[in-house]
Amino acid sequence: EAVAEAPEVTTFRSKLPDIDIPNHMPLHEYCFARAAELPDAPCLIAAATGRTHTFAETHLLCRKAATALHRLGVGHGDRVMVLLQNCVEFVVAFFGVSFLGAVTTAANPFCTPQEIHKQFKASDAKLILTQATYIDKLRHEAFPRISTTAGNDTLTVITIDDEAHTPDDCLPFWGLIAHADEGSFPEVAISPDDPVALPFSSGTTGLPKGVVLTHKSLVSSVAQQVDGENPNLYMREGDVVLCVLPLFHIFSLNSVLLCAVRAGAAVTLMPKFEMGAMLAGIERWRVTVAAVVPPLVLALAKNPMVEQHDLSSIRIVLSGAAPLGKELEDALRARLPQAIFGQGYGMTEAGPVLSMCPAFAKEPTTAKSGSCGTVVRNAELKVVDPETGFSLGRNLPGEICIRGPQIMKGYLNDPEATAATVDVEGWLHTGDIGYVDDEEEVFIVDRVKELIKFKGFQVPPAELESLLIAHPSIADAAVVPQKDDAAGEVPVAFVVRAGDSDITEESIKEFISKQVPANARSLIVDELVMQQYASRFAFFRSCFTRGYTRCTSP
Ligand code: 4UV
Repeated sequence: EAVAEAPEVTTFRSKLPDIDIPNHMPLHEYCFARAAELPDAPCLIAAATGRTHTFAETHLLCRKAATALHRLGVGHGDRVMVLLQNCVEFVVAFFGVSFLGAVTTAANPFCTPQEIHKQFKASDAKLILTQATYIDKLRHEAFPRISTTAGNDTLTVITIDDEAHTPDDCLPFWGLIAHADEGSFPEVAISPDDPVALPFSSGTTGLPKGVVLTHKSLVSSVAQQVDGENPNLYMREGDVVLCVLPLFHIFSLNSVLLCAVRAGAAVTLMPKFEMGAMLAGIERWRVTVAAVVPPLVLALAKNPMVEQHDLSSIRIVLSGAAPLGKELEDALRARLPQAIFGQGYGMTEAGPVLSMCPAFAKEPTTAKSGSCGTVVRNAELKVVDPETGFSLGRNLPGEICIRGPQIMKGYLNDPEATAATVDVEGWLHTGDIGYVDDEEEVFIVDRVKELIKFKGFQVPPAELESLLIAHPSIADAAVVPQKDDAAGEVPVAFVVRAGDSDITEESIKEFISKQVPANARSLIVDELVMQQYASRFAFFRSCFTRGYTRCTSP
């Protein structure tokens, strides 16, 4: 009897040789391994105030934070929520939590109270570190009562403001640090498989889920970028890395913060993207490495303010988190001719980096325009036919899969979603369609998952759909991406009116805008479709994922 032969699997590897990755170490120990060598080198620069912390000071602050958090009862395995824009306190808390073997779950402070609460609840966070400006969000009825005395039905909140501006029911971060010595937390045994970061991502389908990233995942991912004799993303002592992308997103946390600290480079922390402040900061701090997203590439390439600033210190511009048009890439190259421009391709669940521009290496090789670089070392990448699952050879587009020590351990408390994303052989299925060319370069051409990238931020369609169908006048809804010059993609909703409702596009938009972060999402209710098309939402979706911006009646 004929037995079907298992088809051969084509795997793609880095052109760079594998390296030894010390992923038995806890993340903080790995990142600060060079702190003793570089005690006086700048580590964190608060761009707004100019306040600089050396490696020695930063390391000390992190250990004091560990002591302070330990006193508040944070221990091995506990989750701490950080609700902050980029700032020194974010970094100090992140590493302090790591020292304790605890886990940071960072959230976008511009999210609504309901969204923040969902993440708080799902992660079962023990306390929240935030700022007085966001405290009203935590006073929402969904949260337990805030109190400085810990209890089962109260919430402990630490705020980073000075003591005069600390709300009465909150604890002052700097006050806690001042009263903490650096050695008074227990030496905890941290296993490489212990979680250290818990970002939330909707992955390929559904609502946001906690992505369990362990010490081993993040050490591996950082090493794949900046370690070895010929690092793929060459950062070194003396480099100044721009940290304007939010640290609550994995791109900035990993490829900016963790990579820079590991490499002995300084991180310039900017609380948010504001063109004038960013350009002034780049000039003042002589930024050498800039991590950006496509809307920022657009600003750098086209905004006339750029002409008024000296950006000649920049030697690397790394774009990621969303597709970048070739025209924009060329425009940026023309504007910053001295800099090497390239892309990294990441996904929260992938630890996050799958591929990185080889022109960023210490011994660089060229990359083509539009490419997302080559697969990181110590990992395998394959491209599979989304229909059959069979692996495809070079130059053939299919779903990109990645395997290696850097990928997530799984989704928090969701074995089903985990199994749907990481298969039994350890391959993580990205939901991205791409191919690998003759020079090993990865090109992303499409996306088969339910995900909208608005300025690089995730907008899960399922989340907007559930908000829409909660409206009594809406019977059903489908949300799909539409290409947009400024934001990359914007969500478009197709809505079925309930019964004889005559709800309008305007009132739907207003209803939604109250429930989503104003700065991060926009919604176009493109047209209201009739009840009889409800069964055809899959069709609308497929139209959009194939790049049509308007579909005719099915
Ligand atoms: O889960 P997520 O929000 O994660 C990210 C992470 C991005 C990066 C990029 C470079 C880095 O060095 C790094 O550390 C992290 O965006 O969204 C994942 C999805 O975003 C799309 C793709 O659909 C992913 O599955 N995406 C990310 N990077 C690119 C991209 C890219 N360069 N080109 C096209 N799409």
